[in-house]
Amino acid sequence: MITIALSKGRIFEETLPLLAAAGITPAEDPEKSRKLIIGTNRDDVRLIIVRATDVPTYVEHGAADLGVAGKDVLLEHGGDGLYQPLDLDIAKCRLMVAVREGYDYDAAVKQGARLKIATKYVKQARDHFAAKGVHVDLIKLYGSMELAPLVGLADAIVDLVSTGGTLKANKLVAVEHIRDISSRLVLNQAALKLKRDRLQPMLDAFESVIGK
Ligand code: PRT
Ligand code: MG
Repeated sequence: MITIALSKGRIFEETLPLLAAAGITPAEDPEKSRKLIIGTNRDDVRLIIVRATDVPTYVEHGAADLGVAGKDVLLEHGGDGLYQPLDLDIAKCRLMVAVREGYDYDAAVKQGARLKIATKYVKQARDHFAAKGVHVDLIKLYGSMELAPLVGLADAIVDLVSTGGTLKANKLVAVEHIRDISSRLVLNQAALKLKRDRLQPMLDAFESVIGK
């Protein structure tokens, strides 16, 4: 059996064409089903539906042979023991610093003020501000980061932006681009050795679709 770990939503949706290229069709739609293990048209392939941040954990421990995870998630997780052969070029967005409209971020940085930063991406935020030589107090959040500057929890947030609609709706502006983000294929290293005969054709099929 080959087990593929995916999260619901954009990653599942954008992985479907890649699975199709490998001849894999899910038997059910995870948005409509409450099942966490979903069969496919192939007897030897199944999908497991997990939180986006949990994909690396399932693959690292071999509970899934492969999975799809955002670069944001992989950088926070550390990616230890994972083989990351392919950038799938899906679920694209940007990791950015954002502040309330009218907040003078550049002046605060120039003055050497200690900034309060709310984020789910503590590791990447710490590295970013350390590289700039800016002192920060990091406040870990699990979602709705956009709220933090509006209610005085933080001076700035580090969050993902795709259309920019969420920032705009909350009167925030992006002031710094940290990195471009896309999702990568991650594989369990032992699984790749033991199941290479079945995994390699899948990787080749995925690769043939990327960039088309
Ligand atoms: O949503 P949930 O809490 O269940 O989990 P999750 O947010 O970890 O998962 P999901 O499915 O939302 O995101 C999975 C992956 O998609 C992330 O790890 C990213 O690599 C990638 N991705 C791409 C995004 C976005 N674009 C994105 N826009 N992940 C989140 N967002 C959020 C962002 O955090 C912000 O709140 O969407 C909002 C901004 O979107 P715009 O379009 O208004 O700019
Ligand atoms: Mg989300």
